[in-house]
Amino acid sequence: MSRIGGHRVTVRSRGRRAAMVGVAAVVLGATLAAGALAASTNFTELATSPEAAGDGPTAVAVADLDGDLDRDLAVANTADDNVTIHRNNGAGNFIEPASSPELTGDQPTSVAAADLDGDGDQDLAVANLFADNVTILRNRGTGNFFQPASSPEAAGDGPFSVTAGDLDGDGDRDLAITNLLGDNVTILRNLGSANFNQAGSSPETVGDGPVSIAAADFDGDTDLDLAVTNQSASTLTILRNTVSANFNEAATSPEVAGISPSSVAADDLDGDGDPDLAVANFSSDNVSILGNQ
Ligand SMILES: [Ca+2]
Ligand SMILES: [Ca+2]
Ligand SMILES: [Ca+2]
Ligand SMILES: [Ca+2]
Repeated sequence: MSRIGGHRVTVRSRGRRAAMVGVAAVVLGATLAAGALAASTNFTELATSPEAAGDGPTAVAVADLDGDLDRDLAVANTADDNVTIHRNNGAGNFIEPASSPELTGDQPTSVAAADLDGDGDQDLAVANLFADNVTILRNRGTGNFFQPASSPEAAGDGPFSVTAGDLDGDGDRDLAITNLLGDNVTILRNLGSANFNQAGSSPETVGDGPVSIAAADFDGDTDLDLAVTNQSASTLTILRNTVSANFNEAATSPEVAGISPSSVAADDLDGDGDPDLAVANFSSDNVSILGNQ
């Protein structure tokens, strides 16, 4: 057994570091948005909470999955090798559709929601830790999903976290995946219909034990760059986007945060217009705030 994402999960014998990794998620955008709108900072559990998930839920993505304008949930169940879909009834109570759970690969640890096939609805990309690949789930528009023929897409050794963004600037959403055991990041360029090719310089080398990744334009040249927490090295690697989703490590990288940084979120924290970083440090029990200079 191990603890990933704060839950005890069964980790089948393979990972050297995989069994030791702990993740404390930082969800910055959601926190800031809630703070701006809420009348108070008191929370009450809603009527149907907790919602059922599968065995060993480790990651959750929030997006309108059924197209009715409210925000639904996709939960990666690490020990069950699937994703639970929760449709929102509009009041924060959730219903699992008959097609849920959706199958993934071995040991899904991360899920990202984005319109990967360009048809207007939110699809899912799921990093499978022990399968060394990423499952692509295309949305039929109502929160039911299917895998395209090209899924799963190959990643590196021990894919642990996935994020979606237009990394090559051609208008569709690409994927960046941290490979926990490979100490690198796989860059998958979208061919436009949720089929992917690895970028020319992929995989990009990072530090020891990359577990979390955030995309933002850190250097102000309009393309998306990447920040990666290397939990075993206790560093952050900053990758600058050069052209067509090929990356170079920034001159000042790696950056140092606390001990065993496990999660990173990017947003403008000091109000000067550029994205800064908030980093959850698993072993030093604190959060580092790194201002973008
Ligand atoms: Ca919805
Ligand atoms: Ca879609
Ligand atoms: Ca793209
Ligand atoms: Ca940039």
